[in-house]
Amino acid sequence: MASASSSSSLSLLSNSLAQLHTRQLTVRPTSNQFQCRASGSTGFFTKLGRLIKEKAKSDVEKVFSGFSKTRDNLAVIDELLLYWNLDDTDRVLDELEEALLVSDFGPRITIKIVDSLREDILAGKLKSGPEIKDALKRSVLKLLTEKGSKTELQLGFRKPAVIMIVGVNGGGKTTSLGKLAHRLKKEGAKILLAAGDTFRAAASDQLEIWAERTDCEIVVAEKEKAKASSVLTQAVKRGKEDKYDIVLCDTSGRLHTNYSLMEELIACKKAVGKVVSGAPNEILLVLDGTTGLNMLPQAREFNEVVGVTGLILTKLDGSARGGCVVSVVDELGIPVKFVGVGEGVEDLQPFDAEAFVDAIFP
Ligand SMILES: Nc1nc2c(ncn2[C@@H]2O[C@H](COP(=O)(O)OP(=O)(O)O)[C@@H](O)[C@H]2O)c(=O)[nH]1
Ligand SMILES: [Mg+2]
Repeated sequence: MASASSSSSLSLLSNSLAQLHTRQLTVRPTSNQFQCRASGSTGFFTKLGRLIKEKAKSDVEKVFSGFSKTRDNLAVIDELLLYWNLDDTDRVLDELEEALLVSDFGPRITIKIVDSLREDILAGKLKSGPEIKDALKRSVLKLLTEKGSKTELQLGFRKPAVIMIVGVNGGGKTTSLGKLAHRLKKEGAKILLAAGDTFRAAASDQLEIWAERTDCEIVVAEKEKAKASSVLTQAVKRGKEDKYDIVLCDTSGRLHTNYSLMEELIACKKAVGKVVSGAPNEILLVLDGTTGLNMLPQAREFNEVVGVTGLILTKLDGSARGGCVVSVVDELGIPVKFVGVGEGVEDLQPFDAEAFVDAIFP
């Protein structure tokens, strides 16, 4: 395993942990307010994932101020429950059902949630409005955590770790990749970008702008119409030789129905695996939050073809309705790892299920 850049605080952390097998460690990198407790010989990447998750808890307001639309739609629930009494149950549950549907929870989940509330109310387990609301929040949280529990990046133990970003055109892949580079770099990782979108001429220019903005190195195709898989191979090789921690690979946007582009994606996946065994460690599918439940067939197709390890839901600052986050996790069993809440460099936030539930049901 290659060692990390000596200037990176996380690399130092990783090295010292190798010597501290049993002791507890508290780390406070100067540039951040987070605190990480880790024990034993946990690896560099496990720690990185954890640090990012810790951070998620403190960024709640920023992440979810974007969900004002969902909050508004769901605010009706508070009013309904305020005056709830047993005789009123059917009407209240009908209205609750509607509020969930309007917020893109999707019919299957909505029925599941409402039916279980009805059962508990009739069994006398829920006796007041606040109790019903708590049960509602618990069931949404359960849906999110049961099936999509691994929200931390899983980066293995070989360096460089490789993350591939995939998804349809315009969903926000390149932007999310840039924001992710910024976040990981801020936590001390040495990042290399790979311009694997060789399909559109302007795509690598766009990634080069992100490379400048985040002060990261980038590998781009040497000639026009280069194969995406060769660009990624070249990048991961360089990542290995120059001891990068993580290589972030952009790919070209494709419709999930486009066969040849899907083939290219498979080729990319194989190519990076030949350079570093176990790579890519993560294949993150970018889904445009504003497409609501339409994202489901797309996600299924990508997952079948390349095996998606995590989701990035973008544009949640716009007209997106938060319920789709729950549907997508429930339908696919793939965790949401990050959410995009704007176009700026800071606008990609780690996903935290508990914070999410508190944000949409304040
Ligand atoms: N408001 C908002 N816009 C976003 C977000 N993520 C991406 N975008 C915008 O969506 C457009 C397409 O993004 P891009 O990264 O080029 O998509 P790609 O084709 O999948 O690589 C750009 O104008 C981005 O600025 C987000 O979280 N919020
Ligand atoms: Mg792109």
